[in-house]
Amino acid sequence: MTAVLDTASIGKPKARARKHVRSLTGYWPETDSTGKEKWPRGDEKTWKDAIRGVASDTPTITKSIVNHVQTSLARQPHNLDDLGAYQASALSVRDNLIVNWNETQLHYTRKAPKRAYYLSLEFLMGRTLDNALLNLGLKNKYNDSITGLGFNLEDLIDKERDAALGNGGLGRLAACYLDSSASQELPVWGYGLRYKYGIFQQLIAPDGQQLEAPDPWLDNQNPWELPRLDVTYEVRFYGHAERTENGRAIWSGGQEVLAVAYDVMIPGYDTKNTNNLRLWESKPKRGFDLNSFNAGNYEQAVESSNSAAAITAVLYPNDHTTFGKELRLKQQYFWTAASLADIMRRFKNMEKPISEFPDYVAIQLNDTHPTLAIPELMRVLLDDEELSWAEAWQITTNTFFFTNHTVLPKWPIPLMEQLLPRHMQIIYDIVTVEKQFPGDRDRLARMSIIEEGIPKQVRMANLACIGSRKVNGVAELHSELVRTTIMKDFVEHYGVSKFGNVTNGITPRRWLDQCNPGLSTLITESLKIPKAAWLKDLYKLEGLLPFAEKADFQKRWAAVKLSNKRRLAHYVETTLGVSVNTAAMFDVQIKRLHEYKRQSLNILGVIHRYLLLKTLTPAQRKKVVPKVVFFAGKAAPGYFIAKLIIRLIVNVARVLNSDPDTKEYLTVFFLPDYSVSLAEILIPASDISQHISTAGTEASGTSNMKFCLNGGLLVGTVDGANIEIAEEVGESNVFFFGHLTPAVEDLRYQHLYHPVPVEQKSPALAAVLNEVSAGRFGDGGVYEPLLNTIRQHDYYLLTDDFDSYIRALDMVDEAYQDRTEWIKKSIRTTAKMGKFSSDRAIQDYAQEYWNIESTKLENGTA
Ligand code: NBG
Repeated sequence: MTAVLDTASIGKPKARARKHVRSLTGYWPETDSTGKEKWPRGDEKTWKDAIRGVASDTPTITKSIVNHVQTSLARQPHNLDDLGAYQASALSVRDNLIVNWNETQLHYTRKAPKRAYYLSLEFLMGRTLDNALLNLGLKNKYNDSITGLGFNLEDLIDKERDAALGNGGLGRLAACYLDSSASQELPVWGYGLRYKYGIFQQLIAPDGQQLEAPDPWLDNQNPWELPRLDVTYEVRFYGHAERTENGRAIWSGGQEVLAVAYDVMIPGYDTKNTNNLRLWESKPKRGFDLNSFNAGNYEQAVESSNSAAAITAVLYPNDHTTFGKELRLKQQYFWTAASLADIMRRFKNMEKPISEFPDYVAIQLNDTHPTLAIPELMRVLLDDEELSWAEAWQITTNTFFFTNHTVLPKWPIPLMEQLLPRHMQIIYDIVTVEKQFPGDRDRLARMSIIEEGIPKQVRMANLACIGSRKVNGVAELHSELVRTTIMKDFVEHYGVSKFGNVTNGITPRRWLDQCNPGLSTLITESLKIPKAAWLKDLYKLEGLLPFAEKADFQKRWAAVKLSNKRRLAHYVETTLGVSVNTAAMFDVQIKRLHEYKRQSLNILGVIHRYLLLKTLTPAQRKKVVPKVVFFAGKAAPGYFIAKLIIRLIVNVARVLNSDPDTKEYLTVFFLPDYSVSLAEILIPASDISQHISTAGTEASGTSNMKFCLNGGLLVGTVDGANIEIAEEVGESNVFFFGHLTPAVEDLRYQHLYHPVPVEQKSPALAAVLNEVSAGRFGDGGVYEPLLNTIRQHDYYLLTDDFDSYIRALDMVDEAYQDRTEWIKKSIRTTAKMGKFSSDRAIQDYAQEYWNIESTKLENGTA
């Protein structure tokens, strides 16, 4: 990437480098001498008669849809297809959201409460139309209108492309948290990037290989965003930072790009409250470099504008990305700088002293990606606000909160020094000024933000920890591991109270009411309370416990499951062209492809089952529980082993699904292009789902919660949130197996220094590996690198856990044969999932971390 020198700025350093192009957002009406708000212009009544509210009756809704068909789309009844009808309906719903959004934002501005900001590089939103209709309580009305216009609402919902601005759990968690914040009327905004291309589209080649194509989610326009071309900030990269006095500096030169805001409305459930997700798009500061253009160099002139646009062009896949990529670091700084400038402007509109910043602003750092916000706030406070180091540090360390979701990425220092010279100075100053850690050299080295070596690295997790008021993990076990391993030295220094736990949660609106309407209706009818009552207080599901014993309820429960299985079967038939046995047990594993998640263990277990089936007589086979195994998930494009696992699954599926001896009893499907919308079809249909990471590696997991909420049982390791799920639903309702976390390190050591051949450790697994090598599922040579990871160091402990895994699956079969008992387990599981609502998680953050309160709009619900 070439730095474009802004010649105009040379020799003319600006103290306030970033300025907001002034707009009229964030203001409220003037008041007269009695304190009453003045009507700004024109005749108040004329205005008020014309201002619309939320369209909530069928004729008004129909009018609004038809109006969008005619005007926004310039179409007519005779040339309107499903896509057009979806767009018109979406625009009509969006109008309603904007009405609520405007009121909410004005309300926040007036009330001036403390606000929280959720900085996340990923927001995996999925589709919006269905969710918005349910949250507004207008789904039935829209259904009537759309039916009246000759369309089918469910077909229109299917036309929407997912907003897939995330990789997996971390991004979906951010989306669930926005839903819960809005639903609880909490003043929370999200800040992220508006990637032109979200997570890649996954295609599967005939030989089973994953292929990647760009995700064209913006091709048909996105009705759910509001471009705010008037809300822009300048963001600088490169250049030089000249120290002045009192720890300050002037950063100038280099490249400047523009951040442009796009607002996404986040409607709360059963309330008018509508929050905001602000996504930044990068743009060149000028159309192009005029100097180069005048000098006849058109290509160079365009290059600088391309390089600016490239910043938000694409979402990075998160595994095996070579960290140290300049563009990724640019994304992180671009986003944190624009977000902080915006937050600062909003704070300044309140005209409070800067020392009160942390009384009005809490910023949650979602993993280490936004850590640069810490030195950036320091830079603004030191260089622009001219505070002392002590004042600036006091404000900063009371503003930020840091959630750890995984192990720690680092940035090579030479790149940081070039791209962000001023921030590197501040980081060194934090190291020297704030490093009061006593203790030996080793400990100091471990705690330092700078890791010595060639090249030196910035440890973002250490910086995030030192610069934040509190740090949390995402499940009990994970938070304990954070305290006792990665952050051990910091716990000793700061005291344990800085290190908390907030167990992840999911929104029951999307993950039950929306994706499983049959179950939602059954629950509401049985509990005899309004749907909103249990959807807003999920502990109320406990009221289902007595129903577990009632034969009639069990029947209805089973009927819902069957219809969800049929829906999934229909999806498979239409996408893959094969039929699915809905009488079989549905066993599902869906998540990012990764060695630690051990989809490999699952597929090897499937092969084992297949080999066993082959040895049985037809009469014996009839006694076996028929099973359909579903996989879905994307592998990072550069993650070779993960891609090989996909290839193996696809080829195992090919062989098994066409074997006349066994296909009645065992089939396998790899469903391509996993997404939020696909999860919404798979989860309600599962009888059992797999969460089988090596103990101590899955921070939490959130799909485990989604399956259990929908009455699917869980087979899993003693890892992440599985443990807390078992605590809630009772160990008799989950199928646990495998070694425990404390044993893992020692087992890995044994693998390296005292290896035992697989044949001895697990003859069953050895037999499976040999079949793969021998070419039973296509050229065995292809899979050698994958098999070697197991036969050799076996870092993820497949050889240690395989036998107990198979035993656990046998127990699943046994339990499934007693259908009544199984249904009871399923009901009890759903009933005990109250803890895992994201409403609870957001309450934890709001009270224990951010210290913010609900600010309810007068005249309550939509
Ligand atoms: C993921 C963990 C999951 C966890 C989610 C949400 C990343 C980097 N981490 O176990 O792997 O459930 O975060 O906390 O995606």
